[in-house]
Amino acid sequence: MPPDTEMLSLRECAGRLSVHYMTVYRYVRTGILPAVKQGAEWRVTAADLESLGTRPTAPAARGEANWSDRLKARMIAGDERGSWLVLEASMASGLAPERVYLDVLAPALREIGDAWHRGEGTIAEEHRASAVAHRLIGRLGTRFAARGRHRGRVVLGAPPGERHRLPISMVADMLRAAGFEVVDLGSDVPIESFVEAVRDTAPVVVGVSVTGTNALASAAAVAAAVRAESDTPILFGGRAVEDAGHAARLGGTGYAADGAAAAIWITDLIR
Ligand code: B12
Repeated sequence: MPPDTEMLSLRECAGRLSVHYMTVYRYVRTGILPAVKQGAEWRVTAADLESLGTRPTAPAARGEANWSDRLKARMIAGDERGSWLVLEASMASGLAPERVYLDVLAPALREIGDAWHRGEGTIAEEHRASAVAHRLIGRLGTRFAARGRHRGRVVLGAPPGERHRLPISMVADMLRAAGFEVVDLGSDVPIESFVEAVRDTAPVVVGVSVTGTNALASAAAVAAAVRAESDTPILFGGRAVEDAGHAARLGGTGYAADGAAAAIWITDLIR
């Protein structure tokens, strides 16, 4: 059988990805990783496993639009309790916490921002929804903690001038779930603080999050300063970074489309 049509069991996939069996099982059940059932066992092609780290994580479990629309309405209303109930219901229906971030909370936030951009929402609504999002992440974040020894440290932050913090919190949680220790520097981080964190904590990777195009130049300056200090690989991500080529032009080592893809990229790197 040619190598890319080779059929793998979920345990074999977990071994190749260096993640827990249940993580692969969740990837399959939530549609991130295509799989077919042979008898009682799920099987994945080597090609599908291979492409897992390079494409944005897959669409949507059923009902995604529905959860995200319901959440958006509660967030715009500033209804934290109602927003949390929507998230709880989505998890009760089988969505894993990382899918809640990727398929429910992130799309709701993006839609709220895009509505504001089209002149259909107010700045106050966007700010109120962002405040609710912070609280939701605070509650949901506890479900991402991995047990046991960590697999390496990741310094994560946004460059000077970049005030979008929510994406960093979500990526941090997804990396924690994958077993990494995250040094979360937050948003609008001075360049020297990135350098200091690299010097003091010896991370396996530095992650730089860029949401607004206005912060691309300072992101490149962060990469240059980190490179001058150490050989630590630099992973770029965020809405303003287009792809791996763009990340390379900014001085990065790599690019990942979201937190789940970032965990896979780092896992491959340290293997
Ligand atoms: C919430 C929000 C805010 C909040 C931020 C709150 C906070 N503390 O984070 C507030 C209200 C403060 C805000 C301010 C502004 N915002 Co704003 N904001 C948004 C909004 C609605 C949602 C962003 C978000 O959290 N998305 C959810 C996250 C999870 O999705 P994501 O960013 O795509 O992240 C995923 C991936 O990109 C990736 N990823 C992200 N980071 C990283 C890092 C690494 C290492 C990796 C591997 C991957 C990765 O993983 C994430 C999922 O796993 C967007 C709308 C939108 N369409 O995105 C506008 C948006 C980003 N904002 C925008 C603008 C213009 C602004 C302001 C300039 C507005 C103003 N005039 O003041 C300021 C800028 C502040 C600054 N200097 O940075 C524009 C940016 C346009 C552009 N081309 O630059 C957007 C797109 C709105 C729009 N449609 O115009 N904003």
